[in-house]
Amino acid sequence: MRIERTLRELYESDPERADAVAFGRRTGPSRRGFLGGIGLTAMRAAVGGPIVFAASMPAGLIPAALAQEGKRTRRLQLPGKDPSLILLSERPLVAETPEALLDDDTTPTSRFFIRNNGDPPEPTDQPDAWKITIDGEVNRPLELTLGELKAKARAVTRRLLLECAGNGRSFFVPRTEGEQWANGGAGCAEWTGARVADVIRAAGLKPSASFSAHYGADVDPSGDPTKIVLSRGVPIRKLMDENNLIAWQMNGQPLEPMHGFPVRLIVPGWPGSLSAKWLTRIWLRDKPHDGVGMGGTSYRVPVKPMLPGSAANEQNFVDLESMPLRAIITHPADGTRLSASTREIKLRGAAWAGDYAVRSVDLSMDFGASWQHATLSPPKNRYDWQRWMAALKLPSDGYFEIWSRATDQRGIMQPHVAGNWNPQGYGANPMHRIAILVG
Ligand SMILES: Nc1nc2c(c(=O)[nH]1)N[C@H]1C(S)=C(S)[C@@H](COP(=O)(O)O)O[C@H]1N2
Ligand SMILES: [Mo]
Repeated sequence: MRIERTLRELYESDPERADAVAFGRRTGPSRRGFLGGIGLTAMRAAVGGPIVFAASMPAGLIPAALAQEGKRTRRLQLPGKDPSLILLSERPLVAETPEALLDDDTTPTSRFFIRNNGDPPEPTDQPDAWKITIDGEVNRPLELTLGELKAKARAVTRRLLLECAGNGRSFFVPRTEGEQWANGGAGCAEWTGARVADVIRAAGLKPSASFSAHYGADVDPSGDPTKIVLSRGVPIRKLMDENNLIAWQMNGQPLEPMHGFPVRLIVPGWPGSLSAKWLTRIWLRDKPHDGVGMGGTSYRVPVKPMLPGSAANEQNFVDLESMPLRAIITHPADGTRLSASTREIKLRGAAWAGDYAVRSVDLSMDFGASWQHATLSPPKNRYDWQRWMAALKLPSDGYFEIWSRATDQRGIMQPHVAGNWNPQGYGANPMHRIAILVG
């Protein structure tokens, strides 16, 4: 116990020294030739067994078995929610889905992550009377009730991935502000609703409309009703994408209170913060939106790389649009122990790439020295995730790390570590790693 904590802490603060302790050497590009010292014994003890591919382990790498943050032990206790969801914040309520709970093709509502920035409104007992305003740069401003929308609009159902812009944030070094998500600030549910574009067309888009502004009915934890919790928007080309929905059902049921009951936006592929819950208004503007969560370094990433940990120059930031690509291993769970002599491991997972398609998912069990293609399923519809499967042959008992890495249709791959550090920690998408012990 003690040694795990010490090594993990050491890897977080000083990976080179942690290496030296674990592998019995000072620093250098490779561990080859340094194995077998007293340090390797410590490392073996810490990860639970011999590291089968230790020779190809990169210097300074925190072993996956030690990488899990000690603080991620609080669980969400909420009726209707899986008790294994990780509680990241109580108020506002934020809960992450452990990767292994994203093993269903369609994420059940009980396992879907929650990201609130304020306090949700009291659930209404008259959902069909809920009002949604479409105004601003339109020919005929609309005030629709949800009942009217359901009656008038052509409802569609799509499986769409929703992902928090901060997903992966905990992988940044140094640590950034914000909720410390691993890879589970994402979920893929079936959403039913009206196409945003159909509703906007009914209001008549003026040529002057260039940007949207989204509003919800949640309230600031201070209780001040004039304080807006979050109000973000997108350029019109994205707003009018046929995959955006004004949704009133999730997985065939009315929305749950925490997911925006009675109605929300779903803007897939871009930061989840655009998908306003408890939707009250879409305002069409003739210039970029300046609401809460726009500008500065909020939901924005540097176009010129910055020195990690340094002060930001906001001039160098642009809105994060398409989310980065990611492949996760959903089975087996990180830390799984298999019986001695197990020689094959079956893996499953999911991959997605914001506005893009995933071309391939590859797996490595030797710290990236060699890779094997997974079998990748096509998406059900655009902005669905893609499920993958693979089987790896294990050469012996011992400690393994399995890494998954996606490549998108443009040939872009996930990096080994979180890149393009930024003060609020957006866009971290290093490869997913799980620790497996055989025997
Ligand atoms: N009104 C409102 N909508 C919101 C939020 C919020 O705080 N208030 N959070 C946003 C963020 S940051 C994310 S990632 C998604 C999360 O949706 P979920 O809680 O249904 O998973 O909702 C978005 N919609
Ligand atoms: Mo988010």
